[in-house]
Amino acid sequence: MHLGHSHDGPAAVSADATRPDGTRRALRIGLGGPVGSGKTATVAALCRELRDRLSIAVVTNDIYTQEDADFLLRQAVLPPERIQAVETGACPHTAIRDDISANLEAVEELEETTGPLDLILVESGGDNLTATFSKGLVDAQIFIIDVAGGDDIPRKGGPGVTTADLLVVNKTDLASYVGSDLERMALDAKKQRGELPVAFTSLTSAEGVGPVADWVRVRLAAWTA
Ligand SMILES: Nc1nc2c(ncn2[C@@H]2O[C@H](COP(=O)(O)OP(=O)(O)OP(=O)(O)O)[C@@H](O)[C@H]2O)c(=O)[nH]1
Ligand SMILES: [Mg+2]
Repeated sequence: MHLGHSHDGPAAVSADATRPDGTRRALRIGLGGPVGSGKTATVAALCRELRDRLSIAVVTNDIYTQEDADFLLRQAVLPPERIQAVETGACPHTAIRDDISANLEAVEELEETTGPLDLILVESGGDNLTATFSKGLVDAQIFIIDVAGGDDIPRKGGPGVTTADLLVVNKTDLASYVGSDLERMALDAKKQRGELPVAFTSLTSAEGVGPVADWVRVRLAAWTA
């Protein structure tokens, strides 16, 4: 059961940051973005990179299935009890922004059964450029787009691109095949986001999810400081 958190929209204040015993609860990071941009692949890579030093759990959101959770289970990125699926049954943004009760219940159950945790990653189902997480559900959000979706995506804006705490442009290894101009994407993203950070990743390269993992480590250090 969740414990009386706000279920309001994006303007709501962050969920209570301490556990009943007064210690800092796990940092909750949401990962959103269009269908197929690499959200689950990023979650899997983050788990592999961070699991030795951090206690991690994951919540996935799919509309009709538990496909993403099943993928993470098959890949054994975490012990099975640390991966929970939420079947939204509706547009993904509904479950992460408008009625966050099922997701809150999932994160709180993970804390209760596998905690104390350092980090909970919440993957949204793939949606359009308008989907963002309620601040009552996550403390920070990553918006993941990919170069194959078109190099005009950063220019098109939308709250994910303009306001996410980190914008990830994934699949840079495909840029030359689909004619995407990475420099232009970087310039457009800078124009939309000002000082907010942007990471370019290719999960098939040696560097992989490194820039995102570095950003998570910095957020976590600030969270626990
Ligand atoms: N070439 C390449 N493929 C990638 C990269 N990242 C992810 N993929 C592939 O892209 C496909 C979609 O990745 P997912 O992680 O399932 O994407 P998703 O955003 O979770 O998709 P939904 O949850 O359905 O919205 C998979 O086949 C991945 O292997 C990358 O950096 N480069
Ligand atoms: Mg996914």
